[in-house]
Amino acid sequence: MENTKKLLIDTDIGDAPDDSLSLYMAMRMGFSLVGVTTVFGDTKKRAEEVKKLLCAYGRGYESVPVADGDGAADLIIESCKKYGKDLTVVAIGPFTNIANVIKKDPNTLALAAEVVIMGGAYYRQYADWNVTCDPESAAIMFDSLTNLNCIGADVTHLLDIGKENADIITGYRGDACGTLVAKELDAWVKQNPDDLRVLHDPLAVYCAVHPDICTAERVHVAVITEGFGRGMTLNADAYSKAYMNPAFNGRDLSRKAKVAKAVDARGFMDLFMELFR
Ligand SMILES: [Ca+2]
Repeated sequence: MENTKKLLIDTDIGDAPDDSLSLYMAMRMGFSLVGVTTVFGDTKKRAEEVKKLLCAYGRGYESVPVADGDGAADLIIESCKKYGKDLTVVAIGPFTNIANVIKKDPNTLALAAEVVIMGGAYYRQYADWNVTCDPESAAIMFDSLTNLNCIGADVTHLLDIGKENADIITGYRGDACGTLVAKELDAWVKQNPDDLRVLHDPLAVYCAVHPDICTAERVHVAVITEGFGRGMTLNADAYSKAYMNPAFNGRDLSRKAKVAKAVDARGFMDLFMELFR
């Protein structure tokens, strides 16, 4: 673990392969991991998946604390208090744990440098999975945090690895952890041959340490929790000026979220593929 920026990753590992890919990337790139928490559905099973990867990679990562269920919010709170501005929380699953932290202690996440999320879409109409799974929690997060950095579908959808790169990764047998991740991707590719956009979460984790890979701006974001738009994230500044929108009456308009607008897709993909060559 070489990097001084400390990361706590909140993950829904076990469904799409991008959570595993991002954990593996973080370890291979020597990112400093101080905790991993699991969210959504069977969080115990997800925690087992995390431990399997941490142990397979080793090199100190096997002792990173892992928490699921109610323990997840507690580990996030504890880490914010312990590491303060050295900590970046990276949420790459639905935002239930993040909202639970805010409900338990509304000021804790402000202690951390940033909360980087994979989720939302800010420049087109799209209901992203992580927001859609629990829009109420996403709304609590957007309505509470001032240090939110959002890597949305606008940029992650540009990261299609393509068949050639998929073949390189699925054939990788360089180390035990990479082999597990390669096999997981292989199973995914067999079931979803037409969806090779598997770098959503890796980009968010990478951005937590190297923000320059994306260009971003700060905008007012509201989460739509009702009706046809449920699960969508509204970039209120693109839609109209927030101060002109009556729905923003009474809201603290200084609270904006940083949202990624563009990504050096080629640059990121090259860096990522280096891990498997
Ligand atoms: Ca995920």
